[in-house]
Amino acid sequence: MRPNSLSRSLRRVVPTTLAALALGAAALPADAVAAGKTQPDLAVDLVMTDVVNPAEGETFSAQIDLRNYGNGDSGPVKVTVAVPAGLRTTTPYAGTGWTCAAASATSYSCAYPALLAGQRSRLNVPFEVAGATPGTTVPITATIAPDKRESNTGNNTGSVTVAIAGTAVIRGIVWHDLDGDGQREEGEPGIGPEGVLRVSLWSPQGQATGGGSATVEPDGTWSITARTEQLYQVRVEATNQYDTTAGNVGDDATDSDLVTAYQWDPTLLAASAEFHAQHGGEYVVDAGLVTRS
Ligand SMILES: [Ca+2]
Ligand SMILES: [Ca+2]
Ligand SMILES: [Ca+2]
Repeated sequence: MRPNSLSRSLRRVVPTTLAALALGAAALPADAVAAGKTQPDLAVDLVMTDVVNPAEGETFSAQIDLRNYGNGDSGPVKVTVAVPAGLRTTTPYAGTGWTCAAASATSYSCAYPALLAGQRSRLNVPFEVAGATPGTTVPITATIAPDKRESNTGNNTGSVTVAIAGTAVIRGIVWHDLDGDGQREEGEPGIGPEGVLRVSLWSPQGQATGGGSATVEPDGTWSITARTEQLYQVRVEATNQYDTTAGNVGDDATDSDLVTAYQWDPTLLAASAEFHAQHGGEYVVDAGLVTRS
């Protein structure tokens, strides 16, 4: 991996209703109920998004898990979800039992009838990326407005930051390391499409959207403009007359950045280390191949 000036290196409650009391009594020791110590404790348990790196104009969803950690019925649950600059509200679909409305351009107001002691529920709210700067992160924050006095109010807010995708150039050369020293020297030729079948980007993150593939040029060079704010691994497929040379040996500007070979027949499949591609970056991943013995 050879970073240039633009690149980033690879190396690196009291219940108020009889109903609530009755519900609490089922789950509690008799003394606790006798003392009337049932309180809800609503919490924002988890906030995540269904896409890790949404891009301008795309719609994605935030999944907000809420749970009542207390020993009493919560009463009506109200949750405000703040929409930051760069995102905008769109038609909400919420989730089972939930009702949500875009209270303004900058927040959703959501409601759920009640969570019993120990009960959880997931709320889904959609966002559209509108005017966010590629490569930046934007926060999504969910805040509970409790209906009843809670035993703990410190857990009523939760948030997640979402990275906005941009583009980066990922490129390299596949060459024949004739002397097998792991370095590309004068006189060692590039390997074109006769030997290199495909160069592709593989993402280890299931919730990331991006990738791409390239056919190498006759001189062994290739380039892919790819979506960013996600992890990639460069995968090279070549004919089985080749094997990989040793990776990361000597000068990074002229070494091979393939670190794993995981198939030799019917074709050679090899891969670079994983790296995080960021907006505006340029990542050079070279591949040295030797004649298979
Ligand atoms: Ca709470
Ligand atoms: Ca060499
Ligand atoms: Ca290297």
